[in-house]
Amino acid sequence: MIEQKKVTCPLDCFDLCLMDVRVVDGVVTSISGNKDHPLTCGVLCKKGKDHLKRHLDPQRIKTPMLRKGDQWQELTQEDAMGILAEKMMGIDSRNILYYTDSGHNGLSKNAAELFFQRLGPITTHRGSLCWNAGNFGLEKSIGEHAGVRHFQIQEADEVIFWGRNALETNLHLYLYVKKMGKPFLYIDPIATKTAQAADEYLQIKANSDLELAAGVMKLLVDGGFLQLNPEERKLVERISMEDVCNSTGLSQEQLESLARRFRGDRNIITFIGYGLQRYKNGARAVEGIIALHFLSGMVNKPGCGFHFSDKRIAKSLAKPFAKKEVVNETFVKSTFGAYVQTRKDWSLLFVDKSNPMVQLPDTQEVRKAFERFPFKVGVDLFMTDTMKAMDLVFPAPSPFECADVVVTSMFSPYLQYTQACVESGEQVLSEYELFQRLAEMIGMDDYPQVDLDRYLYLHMEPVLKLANLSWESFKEVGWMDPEPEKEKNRPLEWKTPGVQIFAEMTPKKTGIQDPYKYRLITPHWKDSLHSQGFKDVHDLPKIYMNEPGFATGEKVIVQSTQGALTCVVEVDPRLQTGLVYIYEGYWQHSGIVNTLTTDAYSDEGDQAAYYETLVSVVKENARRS
Ligand SMILES: Nc1nc2c(c(=O)[nH]1)N[C@H]1C(S)=C(S)[C@@H](COP(=O)(O)OP(=O)(O)OC[C@H]3O[C@@H](n4cnc5c(=O)[nH]c(N)nc54)[C@H](O)[C@@H]3O)O[C@H]1N2
Ligand SMILES: Nc1nc2c(c(=O)[nH]1)N[C@H]1C(S)=C(S)[C@@H](COP(=O)(O)OP(=O)(O)OC[C@H]3O[C@@H](n4cnc5c(=O)[nH]c(N)nc54)[C@H](O)[C@@H]3O)O[C@H]1N2
Ligand code: SF4
Ligand SMILES: [Mo]
Repeated sequence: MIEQKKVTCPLDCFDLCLMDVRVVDGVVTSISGNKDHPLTCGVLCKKGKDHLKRHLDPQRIKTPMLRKGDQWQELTQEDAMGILAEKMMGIDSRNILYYTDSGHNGLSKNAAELFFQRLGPITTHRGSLCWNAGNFGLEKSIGEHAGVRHFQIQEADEVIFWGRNALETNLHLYLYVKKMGKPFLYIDPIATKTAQAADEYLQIKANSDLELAAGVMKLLVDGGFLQLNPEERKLVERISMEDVCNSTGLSQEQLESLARRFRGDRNIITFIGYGLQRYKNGARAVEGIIALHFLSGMVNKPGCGFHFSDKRIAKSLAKPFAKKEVVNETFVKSTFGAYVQTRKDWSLLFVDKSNPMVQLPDTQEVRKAFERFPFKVGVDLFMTDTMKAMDLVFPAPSPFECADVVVTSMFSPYLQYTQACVESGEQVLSEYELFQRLAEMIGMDDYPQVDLDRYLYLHMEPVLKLANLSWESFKEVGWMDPEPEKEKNRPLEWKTPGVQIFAEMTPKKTGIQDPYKYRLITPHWKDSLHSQGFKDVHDLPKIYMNEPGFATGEKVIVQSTQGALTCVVEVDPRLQTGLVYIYEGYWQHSGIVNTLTTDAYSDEGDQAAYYETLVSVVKENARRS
């Protein structure tokens, strides 16, 4: 029997691609992009195409497994759940730490959250490894998480990708800009593929975006394009263009070129990236860019505006089973390693949808922290470095094995569906079922015991009603645009009017001190969603640099105050000196890059400030001799 199904790519990506899945006699045989989707238009990136390989991968975890010394014992679901239930009975729930992230963007994957809301209070993280500084800046600026929608690009004259590496991380935004025939300018310290495709590229120094926005604003004031009150003028007069050029590394001409875009005679839309907020002052960088748009009137007009994130779609869903929040014990996510070691009372670590051993900063502390837990439980498709450190591991279903509603607040404004295509293995339970059974086992009587289809429907009910669409037709088509027209064009309100944010520029340290004289940026690799695409990569991590005396292929030791990592040099001739980069996501079998990164976090928003990391680089043979 041949069946044609629709599945949404569940990865933590901006785009939410809709895939066509061919199923022959209960086996997925091929996948391709769904051509009718208005944004993703039939194009899947390498990561999306890899879903089939991962689904069929013989290394997938197929049964629950219990650690026995250095061996793993296969268990039935029943036995594994029994062990977990026993571990959770009769303990203080605050001694359970729940760690999670966005390994799958489906609503059904919130099962653990529903469960711990009812079991709690527990201990869990606050803030984010991802976007929280920017979200803080956004919320402070406009009181909500909202931005322009992609279709407004049609009316723009030009697009700015301000640290948004669209070609490599947000492919369908890039393709949309190209399809609309709009030129774009790109701002990034690294000459990424987006930089190489850009009409104009500003190679800014790391962590100087607030200064850049300030400089542009000053040029607008000086040129008479922006009227300020006398007090504000005074503040702007104090900004020195020489300082701005020094801290951004850009010339006066380059600054003028950017300023020309904000004079008001062109429509500009700016997409702000997440790399530029992985610093202590990440929130203020985003706030400064937003301020520049409001001051210059580059908002609330067709073809004008900015985008960082947008939670309006997610918020339009019902929350039928949310309990009144219990007050959990929390810690800043990036400080997991240090925080865990301050307590001795731990009973249980529960990890799902994430790979903290690889993705959290300061790996050595994370490893030590793991050892503090007498029992550790994880759910994943593969034996990641995190799962290898667990005592009990449950298999997760692949994206083709479980129905879901998928939503993101990163970019795509659509609500999407995933049809279950094939059965999962006999001993593989979806998280949805796993937690229902577990709740039953421990006698948690307020846990939602409704079937999955009903659970998903109840979330969608208000938006379906509003759009006058039936649940069945949504499931059939696979996507819907839930946003009413008036919401799409609702003007954003500036809550912090004025130029005050530019008074908050922190003076930069002059000259990084020896021996850690290079700033390390660890961006996201085109072909992997974080660590997921690195499973079968066994090479040493590549360190990209452009420093005299270092040649491609040389082995080096990269060292920070956190730890050391052996890497191989790849000369990037377009890189500025003083800056090096290594893609995040390499597994232990290659070398985890977060061995080097600091667990510092942003002053506002509790965002991991990975890019505050400084390193030294020494040739391996130089160190030996
Ligand atoms: N292929 C791929 N796509 C992904 C992901 C992935 O892992 N792989 N991850 C997804 C997720 S979870 C996220 S959060 C997004 C991230 O999406 P992006 O924000 O596009 O990606 P990043 O790699 O985090 O950072 C983007 C760029 O910021 C630059 N940058 C660093 N410091 C500065 C600075 O001070 N100023 C400026 N202007 N730029 C700076 C980096 O050099 C980098 O090229 O991507 C999503 N998409
Ligand atoms: N150095 C450095 N580190 C970074 C970043 C950086 O820029 N630099 N970026 C940070 C950012 S932006 C983010 S968002 C985080 C991401 O951090 P993580 O979300 O921890 O990263 P992933 O490697 O994507 O891990 C997701 C895991 O979920 C699993 N998974 C997939 N589907 C399912 C499912 O259905 N159920 C379950 N239970 N598991 C599933 C995958 O197999 C994978 O192991 O990393 C952060 N780490
Ligand atoms: S990772 Fe992003 S671009 Fe790639 S297939 Fe999935 S949603 Fe599409
Ligand atoms: Mo992220």
